[in-house]
Amino acid sequence: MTGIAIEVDGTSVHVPEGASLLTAVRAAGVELPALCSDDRLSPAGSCRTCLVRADGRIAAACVTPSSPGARIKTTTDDLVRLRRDAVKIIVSALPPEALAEGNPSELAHACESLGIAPETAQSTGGRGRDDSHPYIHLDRDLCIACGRCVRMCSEVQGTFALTLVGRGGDTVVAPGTGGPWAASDCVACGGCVDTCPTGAIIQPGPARGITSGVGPAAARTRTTCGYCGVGCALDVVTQNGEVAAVLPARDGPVNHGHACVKGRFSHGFRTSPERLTRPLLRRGGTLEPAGWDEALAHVARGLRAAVDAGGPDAVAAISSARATNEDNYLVQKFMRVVIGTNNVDNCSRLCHSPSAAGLTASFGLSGGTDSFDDVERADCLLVVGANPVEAHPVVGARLLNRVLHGAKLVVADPRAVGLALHADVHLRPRPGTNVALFHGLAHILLAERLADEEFLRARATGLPELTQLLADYPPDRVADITGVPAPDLVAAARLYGRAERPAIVYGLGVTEHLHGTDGVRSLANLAILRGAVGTDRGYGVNPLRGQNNVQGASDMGALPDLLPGYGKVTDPAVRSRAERVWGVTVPARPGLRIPDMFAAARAGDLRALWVIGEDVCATDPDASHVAQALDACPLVVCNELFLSETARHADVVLPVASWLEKDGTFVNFDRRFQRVRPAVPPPGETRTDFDIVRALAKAMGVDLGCATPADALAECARLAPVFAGLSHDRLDHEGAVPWPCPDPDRPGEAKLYLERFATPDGLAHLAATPYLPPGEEPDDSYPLVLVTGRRWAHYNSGSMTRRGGNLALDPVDFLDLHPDDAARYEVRGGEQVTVESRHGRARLIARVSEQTAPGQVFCSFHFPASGINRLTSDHADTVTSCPEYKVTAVRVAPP
Ligand SMILES: Nc1nc2c(c(=O)[nH]1)N[C@H]1C(S)=C(S)[C@@H](COP(=O)(O)OP(=O)(O)OC[C@H]3O[C@@H](n4cnc5c(=O)[nH]c(N)nc54)[C@H](O)[C@@H]3O)O[C@H]1N2
Ligand SMILES: Nc1nc2c(c(=O)[nH]1)N[C@H]1C(S)=C(S)[C@@H](COP(=O)(O)OP(=O)(O)OC[C@H]3O[C@@H](n4cnc5c(=O)[nH]c(N)nc54)[C@H](O)[C@@H]3O)O[C@H]1N2
Ligand SMILES: [Mo]
Repeated sequence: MTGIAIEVDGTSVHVPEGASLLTAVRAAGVELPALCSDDRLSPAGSCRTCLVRADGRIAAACVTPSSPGARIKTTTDDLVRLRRDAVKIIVSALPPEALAEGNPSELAHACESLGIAPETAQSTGGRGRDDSHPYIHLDRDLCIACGRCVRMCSEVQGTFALTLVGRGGDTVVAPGTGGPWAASDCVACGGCVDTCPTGAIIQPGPARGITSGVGPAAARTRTTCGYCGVGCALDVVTQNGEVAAVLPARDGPVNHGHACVKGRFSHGFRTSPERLTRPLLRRGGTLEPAGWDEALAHVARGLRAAVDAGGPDAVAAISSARATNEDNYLVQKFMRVVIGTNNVDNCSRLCHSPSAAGLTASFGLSGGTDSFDDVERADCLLVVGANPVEAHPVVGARLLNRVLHGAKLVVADPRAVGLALHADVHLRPRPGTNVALFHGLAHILLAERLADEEFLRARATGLPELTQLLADYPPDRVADITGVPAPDLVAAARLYGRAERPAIVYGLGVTEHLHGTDGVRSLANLAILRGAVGTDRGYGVNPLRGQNNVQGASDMGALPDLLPGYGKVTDPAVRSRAERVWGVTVPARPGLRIPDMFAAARAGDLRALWVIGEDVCATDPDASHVAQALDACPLVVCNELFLSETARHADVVLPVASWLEKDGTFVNFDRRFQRVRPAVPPPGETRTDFDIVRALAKAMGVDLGCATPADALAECARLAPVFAGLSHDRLDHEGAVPWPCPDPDRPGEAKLYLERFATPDGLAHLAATPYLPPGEEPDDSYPLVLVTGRRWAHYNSGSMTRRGGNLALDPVDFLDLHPDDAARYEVRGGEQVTVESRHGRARLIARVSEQTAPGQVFCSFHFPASGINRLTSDHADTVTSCPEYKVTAVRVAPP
């Protein structure tokens, strides 16, 4: 037994060194009120309700450390009296609602167990409420100033939005900015709601009073969040077949009881009146409701006609990174088995396809190299072109926490993003100059002998070529290209170079460029030079994958050149393995990538396109040309929750179940398979993507097999060696399992390459790719560089987050511009501006801020009506066709 032994009321328990007496008491199964304590937070010791006797002396258990051999008493009469008095004093300052019948708060529970009568709460209150926020309401009269919410906001979420104001008995929680909650820095993670012991801070509506800790008995379904790639485990609480609350799971392997505004609160879309509940069929130019049989028969006929006219390659599908692995597995199987084409792709193309290509070339596998639990142990974090505070908030909070506890932080981002405010060094490269930036850092690592020579000798290749190239990237030249001052480069390289266990985390600021794959590879160079990948001397190179299941959609082979598990379609051995399982010949020619599908449609070669859960008309670049492609294609089928921009251009729209309504698995950003379970039934006549694919195959006379999602994953496991050890059954027992997972009896590999890299020669490959300029450069007509990206309150096309309370948190797409540019172009904050590029125009509301550098502007793309992707160009990564979303030359003009 490790830890220390303690006696609680005569029972011996073991607790870790440094644990509080409260931990020991709870380990002994003794219930003790502890109103200012939450085991996720630092102790306050202010409420005096957890009093115990330790070796004879009265002490507050939450702030007293356990000492070996201590004897704790909790039940003597005097202790019970003291505790009761402490709680009574607190309660007597509260109004009767505090103990009203049916109130499930921690305080009410404590009163019940201490025998404190409800009548004790007799105050008349009068401090008022703050109901300004859509998801979080405050009743000041119920606040006991325990400070749990304040500590949750600073210590777990890292937002520091709350504070205690007032004196003595009048102390109460308030937003730090003063003013209403809705206008504060709160990002609605819900942590304060979860920890509040009295019900002063609640989520309004049916969820009132339901928290992770206590609450009325209701059905709970454990599932995985369907928004971003973090993979938060959530408990969906349902009442009468409706979602009442979504709570972060304390034992969630990535989120540890935390969540963000999207996973926790943004489920109003489900019951939106705009939700599609019946199939729609275009008749005489308009989309009209139709029955499923009719709609599916129409699609089957259309697909057959397309194949008859142009062969199997006249049909293509865009599969959904929002959908499950099983959905994606079945979509690619449908295309390869029923149609006979490899024309299937997913939105990884728009996002991290350069990561897939770059990481595979450098290390061998298409995923991040380390688990996030390890990344969190790094003593130096290099966060590049990623804004996790907004785009992956739970990861952002964990990273920030690590930095507040002493890890060094280098942020490379042109904008002053949330983490940059806490960085030791903030590098602000000109958008599109990453490759030069990374070579500059590598140059310094070599020049200052900070490279791991033994690792380079034994486990890497390509050093001579890289060394030669790096001679051209001394700090001064790199400063000229990137705009980053040379001393900052040196400081950053030294922090990364001298750390004991550094980690790299990166995002779309690396990939969505003309040379995105080169960016990934030159970033990977840094980890290889340091020997910080595949060793215990660092935590590798880790992309913050975007969509909930973008890793999985690609893992399942929804890609034009790869089968499930990343075998190449051009490899006869790989094909024959699939052919054995599927019983048909698999086409050998790689299929079309998403942008090529549109080009083929415009050229008249693509005759049917099935778009599953991607709003290509809103989120693909150069959107005017996308719409033209859809209009030119004789059959466009769209699986959707809503009448998206894309659905409006479709001939058939099939209404689908959302992540809260279906069964399957997702793979998160650090390669963990996790279960997705239906918490509520799909509304109306909606069906799951899974059922739709099977039904369509049937309508075309083919039985796809895979009767259930579990069967589909089992079949995929037979076909792809890296997933051979995975099954729904195993995930139901183990929670999360990372791939590679070749064996059902062995754990998956969270950290990769400890023995060898998965490249053909077993070595890590350094890449000597020169810096090349971005596809778009500003000039006199288009003098500003537009960067596009994300805001915390909305998700991608916004189809789900614009339908519900988030709209009140962030009502439009804003254009951020620096005060100097605002003055130069006579733009005022809050007013409408027109943004024009060489490709199109958009209308936005200006926001003047120093978050963006002079000469650069930034906007999100969450409101299709503002037309952001009419601005972006068709320039794309030269290796993978990932769009150059991060660099567009624009000008601003009054509306
Ligand atoms: N709230 C919210 N969360 C989301 C999403 C959402 O829409 N909303 N979408 C999800 C998806 S699909 C994805 S892929 C992820 C994306 O998550 P991120 O990759 O974090 O998202 P972005 O905001 O697109 O881009 C990240 C940063 O790249 C920076 N950048 C731009 N150009 C350059 C450059 O040349 N060099 C460097 N070093 N940095 C640059 C931008 O300033 C921006 O801050 O988020 C996921 N999570
Ligand atoms: N300017 C600019 N544009 C960008 C980016 C950028 O940084 N800048 N980022 C790009 C990136 S990284 C990405 S990933 C894309 C994302 O672009 P999209 O994939 O188009 O965006 P989403 O809004 O996530 O989802 C697409 C649709 O899927 C539907 N949906 C949700 N769940 C399901 C489901 O289970 N089944 C089905 N069939 N449909 C479902 C939603 O209603 C939504 O309409 O945007 C890209 N576009
Ligand atoms: Mo993405």
